[in-house]
Amino acid sequence: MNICKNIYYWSNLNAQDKKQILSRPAVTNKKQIAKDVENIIHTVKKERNQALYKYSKLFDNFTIKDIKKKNIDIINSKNLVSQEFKKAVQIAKKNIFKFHNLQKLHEIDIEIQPGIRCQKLIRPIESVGLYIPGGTAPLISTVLMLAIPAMIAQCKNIVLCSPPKISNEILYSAYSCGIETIYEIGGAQAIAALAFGTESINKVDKIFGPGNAYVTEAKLQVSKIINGPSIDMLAGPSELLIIADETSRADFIALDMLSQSEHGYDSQIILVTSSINIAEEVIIHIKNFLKNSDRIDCINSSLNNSKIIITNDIMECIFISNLYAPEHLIIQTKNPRSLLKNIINAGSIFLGLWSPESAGDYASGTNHVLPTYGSARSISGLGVSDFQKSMTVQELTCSGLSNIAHTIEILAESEQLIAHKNAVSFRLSTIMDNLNDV
Ligand code: HSO
Ligand code: ZN
Repeated sequence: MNICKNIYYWSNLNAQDKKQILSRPAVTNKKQIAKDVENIIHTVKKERNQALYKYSKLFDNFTIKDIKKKNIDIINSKNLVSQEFKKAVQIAKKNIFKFHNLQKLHEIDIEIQPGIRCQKLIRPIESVGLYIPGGTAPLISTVLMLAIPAMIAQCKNIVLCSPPKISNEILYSAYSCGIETIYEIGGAQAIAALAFGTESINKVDKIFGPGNAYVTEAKLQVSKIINGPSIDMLAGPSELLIIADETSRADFIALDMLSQSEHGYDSQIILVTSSINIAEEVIIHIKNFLKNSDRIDCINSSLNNSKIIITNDIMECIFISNLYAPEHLIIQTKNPRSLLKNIINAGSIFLGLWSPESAGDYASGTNHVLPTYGSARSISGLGVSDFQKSMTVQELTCSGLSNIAHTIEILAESEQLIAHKNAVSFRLSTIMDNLNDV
């Protein structure tokens, strides 16, 4: 565990060092991944189900019998998970539903000026595909985070893809959110199948959910296809920035750092604190807790990517945090809520001693699909609006058009688009003719 080496005093660093310290671990092998994914997408488009059978055997060592999970297996999952698990899902679901149900986009209907009515109509995205990663930590909670907003938005076709073998916990979580279509297929091939459709899979309008580098690259590539699906966001390695002062609990911080670092080999944590004492205590606690940790290699690798930055004061911590734009931001200071007004860039914020990241990961009610890689500077975490879209409407009366006609004509003329101008002028002249006829 090399985090002790990665301690920096912000004011001692030059501009170059500061940039370097706040940089994310680079994706290795990017070119090769892009090439492999391109090939997979091309093959799935051409060979459809056959390609899915082939890749499932090749990558997951799994012989697919049915790409689509049988309804009976989905329903039966409720008998194959523990009572305790079911209860936990129900409680988490209730909180996530409650918070997300308030997020629906609202329609607008306004008379902009007499005779000109403008509307914004909201519609659900019709078909959405939810990708749930498998691997050593099958993200059961991600089923809830994707399915609940999709249900609230009232998307008509909601399908879920996850690599084999899909656990009963994932099946039950999907079932309890009302998802009836589950495909047992993962990786870039699943994304390609959702994008183009196969004999067994209907293509979707938008693809959601996190995944490994191949899944992420596949989402990127299919989102560039003309008339192809759109995507929620590109998920990079998970990241956490913690702001702490001398009132923080170093043991709590150490545990939050460990929970973040077990996500993947490339997870990143940055502790920014005005207190060198807290920094030193955190390191001692991490060393102690590490003795009883699972996933030790993963944690060690993530801790190696991680940094501790010592600042002169809390405002400097906030400055650094805004610069880094973390996916998760924990603020454990004397009066954390008072700092909210200064936070500009973060995916989700956890305030105070009693708000570990795990709460938001599973059950507080907020969504855990969040912007990584600094994209929190311009995009938000997942919400109901990501499953909705809007259409605008305008309706002008005869006098409404007359009132705005001159403005349109002048602007059209200034763009030298005379046919645009004529579409208005001609109508105006018919109005005049009618008036003269009276
Ligand atoms: N921290 C992850 C979500 C998660 N954690 C799921 C545990 N399970 C990204 O926000
Ligand atoms: Zn997590």
